[in-house]
Amino acid sequence: MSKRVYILNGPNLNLLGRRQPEIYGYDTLDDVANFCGEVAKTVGIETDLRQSNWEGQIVDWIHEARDAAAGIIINPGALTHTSVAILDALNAFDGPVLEVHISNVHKRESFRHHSYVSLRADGVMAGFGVQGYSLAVLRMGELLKD
Ligand code: CA2
Repeated sequence: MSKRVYILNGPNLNLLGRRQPEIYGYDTLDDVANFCGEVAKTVGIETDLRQSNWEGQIVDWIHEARDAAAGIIINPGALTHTSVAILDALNAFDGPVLEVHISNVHKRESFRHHSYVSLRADGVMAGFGVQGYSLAVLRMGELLKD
C-alpha cells in the first residue's frame, strides 16, 4: 500500500490562480492537487491536499497526520511567519516535513524572510512557483523510500 502524504495549505491559498497571478501564477489549488497526485504515483506515495484559512484547523490536521500520514508537505501561507502553534504541532509529528512557498519569500518584504516552520522542516522550496509542490512530492518519495 502506498504511503500517504498530507499537503497542507494555509490562509488565502484557496485564491490561487484567481488573484495576483504575477506572484502566484495561474494554476488553481485543484490543479496543484491533480498534478501532485500524478507525480506521487510515480514515486509510490499518495497525496491528500487540503487548505484552510484557520490556524487551528491546520494544527488539527497535523495532529491527525500523526496516525494517518507518513509525511507532511506544508505551505502555511502567512502563518509561516507568525505561527508558533503550527511549529509546535509539527514538532510532535515524527515523519519528514517539507515546506513549500510558491514565491521566493527571500526576495520579498523582510517580514517574509523568517519562517517558524523552517525550524522543523527537513527541506524548503521557495520561488519555484507551483512546481515547488511537485518537486517536494518527488523529494518526499525519496525520503519515504523503504
Ligand atoms: O509564496 C508563498 O507560497 C507564500 O506562502 C504565500 C503566502 C504569503 O503570505 C507567504 O509569505 C508566501 C500568501 C498566500 C496567499 O495566496 C494567494 C494566492 C493567490 C491570490 C492571493 C493570495
